[in-house]
Amino acid sequence: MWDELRTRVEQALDDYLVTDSACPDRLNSSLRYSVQAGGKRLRPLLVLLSCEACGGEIEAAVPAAVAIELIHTYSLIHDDLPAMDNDDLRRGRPTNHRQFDEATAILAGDGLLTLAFEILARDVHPPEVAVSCVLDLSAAAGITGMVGGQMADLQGERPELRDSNSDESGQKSDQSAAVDQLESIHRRKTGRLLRSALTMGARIARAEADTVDLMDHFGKCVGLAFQIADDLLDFTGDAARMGKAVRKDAESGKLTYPGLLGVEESRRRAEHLIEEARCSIAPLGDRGQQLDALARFVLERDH
Ligand code: GRG
Repeated sequence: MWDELRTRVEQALDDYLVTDSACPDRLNSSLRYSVQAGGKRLRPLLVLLSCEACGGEIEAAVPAAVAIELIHTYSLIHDDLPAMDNDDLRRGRPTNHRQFDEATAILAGDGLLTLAFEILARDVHPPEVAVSCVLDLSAAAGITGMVGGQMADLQGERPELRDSNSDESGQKSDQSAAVDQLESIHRRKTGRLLRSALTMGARIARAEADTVDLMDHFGKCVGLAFQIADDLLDFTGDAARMGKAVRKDAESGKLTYPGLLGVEESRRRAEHLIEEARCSIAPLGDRGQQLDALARFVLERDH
């Protein structure tokens, strides 16, 4: 399913990563290496399907679909670095810093982050929609979104990084407080970017504010369900199929949904969130069908 849209995304990613003599070959190879490693392209698909569900033209949303995948890829490159998660394998291949070196991997991430906003500012039309997408994606990726969530996640794992004036990032003893803490991390670390995929699609379709809000709610539910499913895959999944190490979270004592709530309750929560997401787009009628199917895919995926 969605093969045609995925092919369109791959082609656009390829077109945007043109070789320019001003960009050193090593940097160009490094960023291409990670972008073209073949992820699921979930975020670009959400941008395109949201735009279509809100009555817009898919083609108008392609630059935003590319931009969000570049941000996602940068976050994975940086997340894999020795100073962060220190991973050797991503999408079934050596991580960027393993294939190249740490300095190149940092710069490849920086380059992708910057290029994403260049693409949005230049290629989303009209300019006021481009500005609204730049604001949307920068807030989602930034210090109160993905970057802030990553910091809070690291603070949960490493006591030496915790804020002196707050216990917010400490590991909470009580189960419901720990679930709240986990949710607060994931809402920012992975959820905000997924929400932005949905809301940028709606903005490009020039949707009314209440439709943008509806997409935002759909994104919130799908984003959290995606994270629970990711924790479940880390707990029960197959490393070869996933293309990365599994059970790392559980073994490092990191807070996870199955670790806190058990596998059954985690699965039940994810199913409930997907139901809520599907109900929230019911007002779109048939136009929401593809998004509805994508929400179900989040639960069914095995990698
Ligand atoms: C370094 C600023 C900074 C942020 C990193 C998103 C993130 C923050 C780290 C990724 C860590 C991780 C494995 C989170 C779990 C959820 C997630 C984002 C999984 C990977 O996304 P997929 O499954 O990957 O969409 P593919 O490879 O299919 O694109």
